[in-house]
Amino acid sequence: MRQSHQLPLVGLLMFFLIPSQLCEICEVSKENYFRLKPLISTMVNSKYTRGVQAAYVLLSLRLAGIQNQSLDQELIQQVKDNVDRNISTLASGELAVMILAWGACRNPNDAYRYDPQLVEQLEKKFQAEIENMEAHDGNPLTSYYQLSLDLLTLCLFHGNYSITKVSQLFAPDNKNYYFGGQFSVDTGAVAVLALTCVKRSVMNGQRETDKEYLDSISNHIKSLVEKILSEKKENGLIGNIFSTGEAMQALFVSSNSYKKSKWKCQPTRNTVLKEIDQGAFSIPTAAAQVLPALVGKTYLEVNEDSPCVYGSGNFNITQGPKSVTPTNSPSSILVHYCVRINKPYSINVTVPDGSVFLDVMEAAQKINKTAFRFTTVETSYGPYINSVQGISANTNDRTYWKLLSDNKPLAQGAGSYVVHDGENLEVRWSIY
Ligand code: B12
Repeated sequence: MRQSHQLPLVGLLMFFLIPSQLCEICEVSKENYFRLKPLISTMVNSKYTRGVQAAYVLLSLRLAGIQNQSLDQELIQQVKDNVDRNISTLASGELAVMILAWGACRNPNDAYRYDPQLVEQLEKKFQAEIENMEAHDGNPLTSYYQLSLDLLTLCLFHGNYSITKVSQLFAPDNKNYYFGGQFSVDTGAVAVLALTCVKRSVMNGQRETDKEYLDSISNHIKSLVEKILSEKKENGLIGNIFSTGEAMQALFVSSNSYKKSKWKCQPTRNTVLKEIDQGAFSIPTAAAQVLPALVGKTYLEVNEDSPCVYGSGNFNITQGPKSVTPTNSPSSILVHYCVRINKPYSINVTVPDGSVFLDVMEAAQKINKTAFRFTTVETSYGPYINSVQGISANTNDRTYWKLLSDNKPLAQGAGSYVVHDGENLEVRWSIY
């Protein structure tokens, strides 16, 4: 009799335990940590000249519990210098990542603590994004990816934001979740993380007066999660390899917004691990964005009150030489390169085998400066092609230079995409 009473209780316990077990099983096991080494090597052995890149890496290593004293100091210094020198010119999302990285660990031995005034600065930058949207047909100064990072950071660090505005801005049909009609999984994923933080703070009573918005925020999360899941590929990737890590984080924190049958984490994780083996993550920011999910962490765990749990014993972290530049490629290849505005400007270029897209652009520019001159802006993903023939990308108009190969958009940038013999490369003046 007693036992039969206990059965429903056991069932109930199982019901609550299973979802969290699923997440645990999805984490890369300790025996398989060696498969994450390429990510860590990319992060540890890169030279950091940009604050936001250093911040992404610091955040990732801290979330994963990996510490290397000298690297930690180098990254903190880089972030600090950037904030001290450039705070007024930092984009909102850059400042957000820096606050996240800084606040990710409150190590009592840290020489530098994050300054609470930075959160006030972020509030102003978030407000400026909203004002720009009002003045420019709903287009932010940067992107919705950055607005999502802003909201996430303001929420985690108790900054001010209006939930009425948030509920309006982050509605899932907003055009800023899309680039050229394609849903941006990266953007949707960070928005889900931010909205989940907002939802949790309303639910746990921190924002008692905002309760009436709970349904709206929950519906936004549900519908964004649906859009993310609809981008799941047969091999398990969500969007592409570079958006999958953040999508995994979003799916971890929103597991009650979708049916368990809609996503099996293991195939996704296994494909990511395969791609790591094949060297997909040579850019430190890309490596930093994927690592937390693989060790079962999310950006929601960045909390100013949580001390660091360093467990670097699982990884052997040694800093190697800072730059690996491939030398003497013996053979040359011939590629076709075209700049397309309204009409095409084409050229055939010979470059050494192993060259990247940017080398082709430079070679073309040497031959014909009028047709092929271009400028780049250094970003956390490497050189971004900002202008060609003096025509510059502009967020207010949603214009940019799209990179294509054989008429298909590339999933990598000019600084990392390795070109092949006979390929048709193009930079096309486009609207997203
Ligand atoms: C917004 C965004 C864009 C916007 C940028 C303008 C804007 N409104 O901000 C648009 C739509 C124009 C765009 C274009 C491209 N993008 Co984009 N973009 C993003 C996104 C969603 C957020 C970037 C961001 O704000 N980061 C936060 C801030 C704080 O960091 P940041 O370093 O300061 O951000 C700057 C750079 O990321 C830069 N940027 C954006 N995209 C790219 C791509 C490359 C290769 C580089 C070097 C820089 C760059 O724009 C940001 C603002 O200045 C990321 C997603 C992600 N996971 O990071 C993809 C992402 C960075 N983009 C990507 C790609 C592939 C491209 C394109 C090459 C696509 C193409 N075939 O043309 C082009 C860039 C071409 C060029 N001219 O050099 C990939 C990069 C993958 C990789 N390993 O290199 C990502 C990761 C998306 C993905 N999952 O595939 N992008």
